[in-house]
Amino acid sequence: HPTLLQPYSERAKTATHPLSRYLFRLMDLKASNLCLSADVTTARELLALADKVGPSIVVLKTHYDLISGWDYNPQTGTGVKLAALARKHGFLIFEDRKFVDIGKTVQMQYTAGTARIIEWAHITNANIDAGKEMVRAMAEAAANWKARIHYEVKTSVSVGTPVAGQFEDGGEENNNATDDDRDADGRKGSIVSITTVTQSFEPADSPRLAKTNEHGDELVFPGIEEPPMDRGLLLLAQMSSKGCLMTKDYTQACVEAAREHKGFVMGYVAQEALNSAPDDNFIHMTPGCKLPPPGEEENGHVEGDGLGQQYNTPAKLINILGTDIVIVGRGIIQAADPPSEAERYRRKAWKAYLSRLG
Ligand code: 5BU
Repeated sequence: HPTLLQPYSERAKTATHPLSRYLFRLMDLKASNLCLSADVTTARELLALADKVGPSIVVLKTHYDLISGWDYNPQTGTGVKLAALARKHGFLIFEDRKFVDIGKTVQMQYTAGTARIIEWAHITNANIDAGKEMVRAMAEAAANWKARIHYEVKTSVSVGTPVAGQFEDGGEENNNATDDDRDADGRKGSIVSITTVTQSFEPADSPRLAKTNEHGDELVFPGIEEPPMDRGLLLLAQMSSKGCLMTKDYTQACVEAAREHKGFVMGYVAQEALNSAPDDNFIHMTPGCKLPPPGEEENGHVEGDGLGQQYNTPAKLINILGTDIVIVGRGIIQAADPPSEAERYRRKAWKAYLSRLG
């Protein structure tokens, strides 16, 4: 498929989802196709790890429900702190929630409840065993969220995480909101002044680049501004575990659902590339990735974890199986020095991508 031989910078131009376009550009800019699976046990460790490994990664994957001490406060909690680190380092947050239920229930689980995942996770994923209607339900929830965020940005009515952001039109301050604007619940808002952030991906040596963003966060990659105010879904098309019951038909149903919801589905969590129609440009993220210890053959066999997890090397996943982003958890977290191990994974995975391009 053409996307296998296309640089990420090219795919950034044709991807249909705004977050995919952003992510492909981020990958190109940071020379990284690495996602860290931040499966640590406490919120404190999670934030420290995200800050240390941030420069090497383009996606940080979470399982919020295995983190103790997760602070649910919508203004100051763990999600908000992660979002600030994501802005600082330039990565997207992916909550590996694997939603699976009827449409109405997943809408509620996605947007409300304790964790309010939609507020802080740019990306989440779904198992479509329950049928692809639930993808439409999640897309609808995301569209409503976006409309609400835009309303909140326009006015000072704040019902959730205060997210300063940009307007789709890239406009300046919003002058259309009036003191009489009310939200869906009849609450009255007043105008606040919002300056929008223009996404810029300038060369790192550009003199115009700011060192901080409008939140005062230090920008490690100053060319990166905030991601678009969108939410994206990955379909769980294939899993890495031994004896996985997902059939070819199931995987094919994921491909169909992705094509039907291009504005919301960014791509897949899969073990191989699934783009097949001429204009498919979905992104593939792949867990079950580990390198043999330094010094050993990088195409060598890597043992599973004894609990069903199976591993492939970045070279095999990216160069041979054609996926785009490798997801690494214990390979990095359990290393003596996670930041330098993350760099080793980043270099190997990027090298595999470059050799795929030929
Ligand atoms: P590991 O430590 O690199 O094995 O962690 C893998 C992570 O990816 C872990 O959070 C899993 O829940 C997650 N995962 C996976 O291993 N395999 C899959 O097919 C999917 C997710 Br989907």
